[in-house]
Amino acid sequence: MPADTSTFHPHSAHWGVFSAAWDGHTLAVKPHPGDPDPNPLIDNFPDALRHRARVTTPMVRRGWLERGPGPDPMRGQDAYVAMPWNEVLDLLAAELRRVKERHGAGAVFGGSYGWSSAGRFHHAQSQVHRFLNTTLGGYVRSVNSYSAGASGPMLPHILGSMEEVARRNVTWEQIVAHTDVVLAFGGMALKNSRVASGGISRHVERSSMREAATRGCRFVCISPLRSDLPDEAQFEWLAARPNTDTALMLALVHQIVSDGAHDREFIARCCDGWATFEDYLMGRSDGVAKSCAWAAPICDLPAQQLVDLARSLVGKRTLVVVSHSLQRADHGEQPVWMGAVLAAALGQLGLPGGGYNYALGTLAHYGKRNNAVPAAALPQGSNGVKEFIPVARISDMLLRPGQPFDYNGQRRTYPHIRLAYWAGGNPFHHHQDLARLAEAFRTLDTFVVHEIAWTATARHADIVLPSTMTLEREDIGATPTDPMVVAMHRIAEPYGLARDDYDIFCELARRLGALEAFSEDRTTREWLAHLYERTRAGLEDLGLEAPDFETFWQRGELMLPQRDDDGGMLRAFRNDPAGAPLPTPSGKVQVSSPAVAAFGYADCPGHPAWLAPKFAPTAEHPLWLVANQPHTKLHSQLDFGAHSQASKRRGREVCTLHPATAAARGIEEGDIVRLFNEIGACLASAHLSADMREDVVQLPTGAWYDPATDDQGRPMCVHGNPNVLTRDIGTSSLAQGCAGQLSTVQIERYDGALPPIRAFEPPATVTCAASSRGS
Ligand SMILES: Nc1nc2c(c(=O)[nH]1)N[C@H]1C(S)=C(S)[C@@H](COP(=O)(O)OP(=O)(O)OC[C@H]3O[C@@H](n4cnc5c(=O)[nH]c(N)nc54)[C@H](O)[C@@H]3O)O[C@H]1N2
Ligand SMILES: Nc1nc2c(c(=O)[nH]1)N[C@H]1C(S)=C(S)[C@@H](COP(=O)(O)OP(=O)(O)OC[C@H]3O[C@@H](n4cnc5c(=O)[nH]c(N)nc54)[C@H](O)[C@@H]3O)O[C@H]1N2
Ligand SMILES: [Mo]
Repeated sequence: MPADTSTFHPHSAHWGVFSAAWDGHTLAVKPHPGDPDPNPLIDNFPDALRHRARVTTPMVRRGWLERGPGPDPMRGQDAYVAMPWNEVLDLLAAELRRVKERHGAGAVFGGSYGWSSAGRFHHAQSQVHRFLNTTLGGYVRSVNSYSAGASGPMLPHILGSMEEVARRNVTWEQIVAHTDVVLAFGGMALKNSRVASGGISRHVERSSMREAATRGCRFVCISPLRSDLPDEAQFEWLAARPNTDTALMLALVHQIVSDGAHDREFIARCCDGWATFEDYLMGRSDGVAKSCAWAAPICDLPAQQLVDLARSLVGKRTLVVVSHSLQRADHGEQPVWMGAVLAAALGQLGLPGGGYNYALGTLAHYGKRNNAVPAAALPQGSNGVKEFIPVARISDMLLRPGQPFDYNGQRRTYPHIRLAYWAGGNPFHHHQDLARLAEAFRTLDTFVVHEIAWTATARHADIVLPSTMTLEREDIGATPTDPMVVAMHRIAEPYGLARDDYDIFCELARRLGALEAFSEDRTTREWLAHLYERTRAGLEDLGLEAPDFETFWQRGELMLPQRDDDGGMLRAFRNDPAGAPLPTPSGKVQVSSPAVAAFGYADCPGHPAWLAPKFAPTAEHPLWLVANQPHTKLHSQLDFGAHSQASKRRGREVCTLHPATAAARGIEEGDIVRLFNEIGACLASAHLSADMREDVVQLPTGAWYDPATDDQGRPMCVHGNPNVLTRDIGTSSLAQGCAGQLSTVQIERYDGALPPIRAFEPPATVTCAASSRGS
């Protein structure tokens, strides 16, 4: 504990650097004084620390205890038995040993996807991976992310790694100074760019957009929701139909090429495969010219508006931005590719403030300079198991062991998983078709979850271990795109019997005879000092002041020098295509790709193409569901906190729809509504807004799954989790990314009795310690 509990101590979260004071009853938080635009998400902390939703003691599911490991339809509906730490750790160590001996480490899924907390040592996903590597010899892993499931594998085929294209490219400073036009596909919503994995000390996006717009930079927001750009950008809004951005971009390029205004010199010098693409664009290969007249009815925009937009870009310093959301949808690879081709056709790639910056504005990592010295990160050890899945194929893997799947030119097989180990993520937040996900988890022998609170994921687990939340332990907050390293002081004692994930893993590793390999004989403090050393040494190498760990810890923060990457890989390539080739097969921009063509995927051909979405509105489900990121929290984290709760109405998440859409269904502001489609249903409170398309209803992610069954027997969430309505399909055979951003639904007023919200009530517990545990 800090010596003086009435004073503020530094801490950090993915949504900002702050300080906090705890007197044993009340937690006070205040943003870092240097942050010009603090994120109000820190207000979720005060109520959360001692909330009844916290897990306070180790718990074992009754059915697992009574019948032993094995598939069980009771997962998700069972009661729990509290168990002392020593007993539960003995049980779990024995079960890990059993699975390893009988089935091998390849039967353990440690994908454990999730954001957990900002501290780099206690980063739960890193901890669980290190634990499984050092104690079991490995685990089946997952590749890519829910954020960038399609662009992660796709961008290396086109330009280079996502890191290079998103993080070391155009900065906000360049936009303020140079950009004439920002074409923001999916917008650049401030709610999103106010978050960065590992923390953020200064939120500069709002002021950057204001300064650029004041200088005369024109922002164009292509999005179903007007709110995807802030007023400070003084923007034009093109409310294109969802999942049609590729058609829109094709039409812009078609117009530019038809006008002879494409940058032939740049294309010849820096691009590969233009001719194949141009044959498709002009309709020479398929008989369909991708003109503005062609795209207009697809995108639901006037053809003339597209023509005018295309012509207005020529000769301007134009920046094409494609948000993560566009590729979290069916055929999500295509807008990622086509955005690069649009910027190439304009000859803008690699210019200051111009070209293509995938994902700029979706997170605070992008548009920033990078640190000149490395930040702390926990080494994860080496994984002896080679099997993996694209991260969003979790249900498919569990439900179809031994079945083949396609991924990025490979034909692979789903492994047979017996035990899944999760720490720091919430699949009942992040995955699609939650009823199917629940089925998938029921196939396991054993499901282990470390959680700070009783999420739906914890409620589906067999063994639930209470972990401390970030405020209850020491850590280092850092990320390569923010200059501030934060000494995250412990603010409060652990709640109940909660332990740090690290301490839990040490105890298990000891039981498995691998404590030294896992812990390297270090206490948490020693690990922090050890991880900090890289940063200190980096400073020393640059001849800068390099405070030792104790000094850093006392000061509470440290500012790192940053590099000016000056446009990064794309600038270097533009300036010298032969000397600084791109890491693509041709060393150039792959406008079309023989490598991708050779995969032979109909759903991801060898050049960017318009492919109609597999699911589009029908008479039965006539509306697009936009299931985007929430304003009032990060994902599902601290949904029980005051800031998140204040945005709910009658305890439900709020969905937004157009007044005309509402009127046609007799829905008024504040009504409880039921959204449904063929896979599920959920309740929400209706908010009406004219600043959106009429064929769209927006329901953010993040409300904790609170399952019930509707009057037609379908799975329903009474709280408003949109993932009961999203389809569990991969973006394409190439990336197999998450496609959860969009779905199709119908919506109606809900006049039935309102079911209570139970998501934040701990599950039933029984005291019987079952002596009859199955063998
Ligand atoms: N429909 C739809 N679905 C989506 C998206 C979408 O746009 N639409 N977006 C997707 C995206 S981009 C993402 S990144 C994912 C996010 O999905 P997740 O990253 O899984 O979501 P979080 O809510 O951040 O989950 C983190 C969990 O870790 C727990 N936790 C916090 N600190 C600790 C700790 O110290 N130890 C342990 N053991 N646990 C801790 C939290 O309580 C929380 O339950 O969701 C995806 N899902
Ligand atoms: N407050 C807050 N900020 C966050 C997060 C959070 O949970 N809360 N999550 C963080 C994470 S992990 C990530 S990966 C990023 C995610 O960044 P994004 O995925 O870009 O964020 P979203 O809010 O899901 O989507 C942005 C907007 O895209 C629009 N959109 C949806 N479909 C289409 C389409 O087909 N075409 C076009 N043109 N627009 C479309 C929607 O109107 C939506 O508001 O956000 C990060 N920032
Ligand atoms: Mo994400």
